[in-house]
Amino acid sequence: MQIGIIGKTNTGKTTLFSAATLVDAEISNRIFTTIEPNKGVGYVTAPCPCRQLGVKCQPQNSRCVNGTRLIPVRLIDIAGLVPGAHLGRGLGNQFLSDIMEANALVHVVDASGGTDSGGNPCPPGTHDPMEDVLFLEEEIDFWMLGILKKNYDTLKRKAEAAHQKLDDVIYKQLSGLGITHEDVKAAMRHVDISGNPSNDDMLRFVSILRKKAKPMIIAANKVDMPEAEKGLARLKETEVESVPCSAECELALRKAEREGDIEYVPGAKEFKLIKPDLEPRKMKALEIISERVLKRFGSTGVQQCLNQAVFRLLGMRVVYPVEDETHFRSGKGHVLPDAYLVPAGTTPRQLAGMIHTDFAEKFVAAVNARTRLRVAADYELKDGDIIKIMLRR
Ligand SMILES: Nc1nc2c(ncn2[C@@H]2O[C@H](COP(=O)(O)OP(=O)(O)OP(=O)(O)O)[C@@H](O)[C@H]2O)c(=O)[nH]1
Ligand SMILES: [Mg+2]
Repeated sequence: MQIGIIGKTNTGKTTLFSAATLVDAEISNRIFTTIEPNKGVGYVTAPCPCRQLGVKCQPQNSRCVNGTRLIPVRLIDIAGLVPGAHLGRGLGNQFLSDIMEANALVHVVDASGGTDSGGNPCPPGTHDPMEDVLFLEEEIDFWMLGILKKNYDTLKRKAEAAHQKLDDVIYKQLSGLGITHEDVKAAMRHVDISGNPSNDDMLRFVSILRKKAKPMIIAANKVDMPEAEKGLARLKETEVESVPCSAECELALRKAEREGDIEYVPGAKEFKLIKPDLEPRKMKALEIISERVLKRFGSTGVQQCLNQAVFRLLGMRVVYPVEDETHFRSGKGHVLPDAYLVPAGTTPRQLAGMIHTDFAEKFVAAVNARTRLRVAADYELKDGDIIKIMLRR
C-alpha cells in the first residue's frame, strides 16, 4: 500500500514527507524543488494491544512506542503541479502517472495563503487555498480524461463488434492507473456513458472514478502562520476533509526526538524535554511549536493525515497474527510480533495468504486469541484482532 503526497509546487510536500519518514530530501522555497519523486517509509499509528493485555511486546515488522504501535506504510512525495500541468505547464504531466501508483492521496495545500497559483511565495493571506484544491482535482481529471479518450472510439467499436462489455473496454483503457474493475462499474452506475456521451459526461465520469479509486485528504499546511486562520475556514467549504497541519513543526519535533532533546510520539499533543541545558535557540523554537501549533490544534496534524488516509479513506484494520494464542507469541517466541494492515472484509484465510502465499491453501481454521474461540470461516477480521492461524502440515 502506498500513500501519495501531492499538491501545487512549494506547499510543503517534501517537508511533510521528510517529517513522516525522516528521509533527507531537498526542501526549499523555490518552485519545483522536487523533480524525481521521493520514496520512503512512514508509519500509521494504532493503540498496541500490549497495554490492554499487560504484556511486553516484541515487535518485528513494526515498532511500539509507549503503547502506540507504529505500522509501516510506503509514501511517495511527488513533484509539484501547477494549473495547466495536464497540458504540459510547469514540469508537465509525467508526474500525474506517479499519482496513480498511490492507493490514497494526501493533498498538501498552503493554508496560510502564502504561495500564489504558480507556486511562488506571495504575502501570506493573499492567495485563496480553495483555488488549489479545485485546480489539482481538475488537473487529475483532465489527465485521466485524455487517457480515456485516446483510442476510445476505436476500442468501443471493436468491443461492440465482439459483443464485449463497455466496462471491460474502459477498464482495459485505464489499466495502469491502479483502478479496479469494480471502480469502473460503480462510476458507470452514476454516469451513463454507453451512448454518445458529451465531453462533460466523460469528465463527470472520470471525476467519480478518481474519487473512488484515489480517495484524498487535505493537509491544510503551514498553520503555524497566523494567516492560516482564514485559509482553514475556506478549506472547510470543500467536500474533501482537511486536517490542520504544520509539516515544518513536525519535522522539527522528529529531529529533536532523534537527537535526544525531547521525548515525542508522532501524533501526540505534547512532547517532554529530556535534555538538560538545551540551547536557547532550540528552546525558543520548541516553545513556538508548542504555543502556535500543539496547544491550538492538538497536534501537528502530520500523523493524523496518514492515519486518516489509511484507516478512514482506505478502511484498513490492524491485525496481529500469532502462533501461540495463550501467550500471543510467534513461533520464534516474540510477543505480538507483527501488525498487518488489512482491508475491511478480510477473512483469516486471506490474512494467511498475506503472510505467506502457501498459507492460504494450507489454512484449516483460526482462533481469536482474545477469546480463545475458533472463528467462522467467513469471519471478517476486526481492528485490533489477535489471530492464531492453524495450518495443515
Ligand atoms: N511556515 C511553514 N512553512 C513550511 C511548512 N512546511 C513547509 N514549509 C516551507 O515551504 C517551502 C516549500 O517546502 P517544500 O517541502 O520544499 O515544498 P514542496 O511542496 O515539496 O515543493 P516542490 O518540491 O517545489 O513542489 C519551504 O520553504 C518550507 O520550509 C510549514 O508547516 N510551515
Ligand atoms: Mg518537494
